[in-house]
Order: sequence, then structure tokens, then C-alpha cells
Amino acid sequence: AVKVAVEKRGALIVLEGLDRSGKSSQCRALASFLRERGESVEEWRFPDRTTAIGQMISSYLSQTAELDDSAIHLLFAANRWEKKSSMESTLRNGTTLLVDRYSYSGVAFSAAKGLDFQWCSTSETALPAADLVLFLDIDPEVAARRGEYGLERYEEVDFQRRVATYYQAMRDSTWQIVDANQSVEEVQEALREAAVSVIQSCKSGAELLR
Ligand code: DGP
Ligand code: NA
Ligand code: NA
Repeated sequence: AVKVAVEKRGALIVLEGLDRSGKSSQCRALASFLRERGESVEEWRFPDRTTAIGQMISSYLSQTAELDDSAIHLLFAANRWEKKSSMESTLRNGTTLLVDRYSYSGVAFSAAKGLDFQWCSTSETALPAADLVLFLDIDPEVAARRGEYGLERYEEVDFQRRVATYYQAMRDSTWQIVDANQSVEEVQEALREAAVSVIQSCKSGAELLR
């Protein structure tokens, strides 16, 4: 591990996991908890379906549009790139970003379709780096039994299993693996501890271990 000195700023905290791992509701609960502690926090999510690119992605996901695998990969990436400067200025202003999915989804979901892993990673290079990745680890079979599964593209057990193997390949020291088979409260508790600690490090400009 190398030490990286950081300027004082908000933390970039990413939540990742398979579909129906509980990310979105955990993200919301974590944001409220942090705000109650007086932290400045924004909740973001990718894909951001509100932009022009995001609307194309949304049609693709709801299966009303077909797109070449590489083309949709690049659109997902572009949807992150179009937010790059806004992410950077928010973090510089001392606000923490809680982001529901990021580049790791970009690589894992596209590689699971059979696209080259390295090629998939290239479009993510030089986007702001996450300070902490909270990975909600759930068995694809368990996730599949949760509500609404199967309505969107990708929500299929064998595919999700492949996504999980690519997630596994990207784990590094910024990752915290949280067992998402635990109760909602236990999962939240684990997320809170990790988030508070990384926010503190970023705020103080302390050296982060990488
Ligand atoms: P969500 O809005 O979090 O339910 O995500 C929508 C779906 O899109 C979900 O199955 C994960 C997938 N996804 C998210 N980001 C990317 C990406 O960058 N590339 C690809 N191929 N799929 C993604
Ligand atoms: Na989904
Ligand atoms: Na979600």
C-alpha cells in the first residue's frame, strides 16, 4: 500500500453491487445518517437517466431500444464523463458524494456480456477516483427473489453471476465488502462506520492508505 496525501475535500463514496442488492435504499439511509451528523452530502446515481445520454440509456435498459454492446458501453461511460467537472467541484467544495453505481458497474456489466475487460476499463480511466467503494455482497439467487426482478435488461441470474466475477476482479484496498444477506440494519451499520472514517480522512487532508 502507498500513502497518498490528499487536499481537504469531500469524499467520493461509491456503492456497488448486483441488481437488488439493496444499494439504493442503503444509500438513502446512509445519506440521512450523515446529514444528521452535520455532514454536507449529495446523493448521486449512475446511470443518471435525466440527461440526454441518460435517456438513451434508460430506453436501452427498459428494452424499448436496441444498441450495439460497445456503443451502449461508451454511452454509460459518457454519462459519467458528462458529470466529471461537476463531481470535482462538488468534492473540492467539501461536499461528500454518495454515488449509487460508478465505473465498476461500467466494467462489470459490459465485461459480463463478453466485451474485453481491458477495453471496458479504458473509458473509465481518469474519472475521479473513489475514496471508498462499499460493495453490497449478495448471492444472485437471493437477489433474484427480491421484488421486481426481471423487469429490466441484465436482471437474470446467470448474467448477474458473471457480473459478480468481474466485480471480484476489481477489488482493491479502497473496497469494503459488506455481506448484504444480513439484516438491513446490520448492513447500514457497516456502511456508516466505513463512511464516517473515510469522510474524516478526506476532511482533515490526512494521508489515505491505498
Ligand atoms: P440501476 O439504475 O442502478 O438499477 O442500474 C441500471 C442497470 O444498468 C443495472 O442493471 C446495472 C446496469 N449498469 C449500470 N451502470 C452500467 C454501465 O456503466 N454499463 C453497463 N453495461 N451497465 C450498467
Ligand atoms: Na436495475
Ligand atoms: Na438500485
